[in-house]
Amino acid sequence: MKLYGFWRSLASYRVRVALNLKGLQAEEISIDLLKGKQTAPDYLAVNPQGVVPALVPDDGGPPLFQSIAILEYLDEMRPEPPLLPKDPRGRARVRGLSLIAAADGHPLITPRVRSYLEREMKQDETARNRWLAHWTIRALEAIEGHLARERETGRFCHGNTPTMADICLASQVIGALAYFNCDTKDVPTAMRIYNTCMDIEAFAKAHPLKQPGARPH
Ligand SMILES: N[C@@H](CCC(=O)N[C@@H](CS)C(=O)NCC(=O)O)C(=O)O
Repeated sequence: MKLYGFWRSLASYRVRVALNLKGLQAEEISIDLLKGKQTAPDYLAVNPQGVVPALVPDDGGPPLFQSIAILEYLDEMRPEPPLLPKDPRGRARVRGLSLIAAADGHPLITPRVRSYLEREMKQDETARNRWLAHWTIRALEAIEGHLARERETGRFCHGNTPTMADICLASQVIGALAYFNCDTKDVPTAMRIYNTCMDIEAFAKAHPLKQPGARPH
């Protein structure tokens, strides 16, 4: 398989962790988002949305897109270890937690939104940084609201084994800690689970700052 990704990308991180958990290999092809390579014609031929990740399985078909859809594909093709619980209610909860990060929080901090804020809305760096930190922590607080009070929460977001929700939570916390300097004191359950995830090699070795070409800032 081939994974089109970028070291800094939180959505690529999600796919990297899932591949690691499943024991699957993919050759990662870097699309440099800092140089705008996601909108180059050769990449738009891979993913017309101009975003990473895109996963090209070995089946000769077109690339798969959207990290959550890719995670579910990997889970269906390689069911062990499962990324979703067996019961419909549990699956709904894990998908819901995942989507708070991947569908509500993360889109607001992507390069295309940041550059629109800068170029079209004329927001300076301080204002843009406030925006990034604000929406990142708001998503984590929303997840915390569930994790802290629901009895399904265990060592991980849902029970005692990692699921898709933990992958999405970890991506959101990485944004908070590594990129946007968020104060995470009000999301203790999320942080406890994040730290548990990071003790697992599949999560730790996928970290953006451990990828080739990563530049801490
Ligand atoms: N919802 C998509 C998000 C994809 C996305 O926005 N990826 C970012 C990197 S994490 C990207 O490629 N952004 C390019 C841009 O905003 O120009 C997913 O989960 O796959």
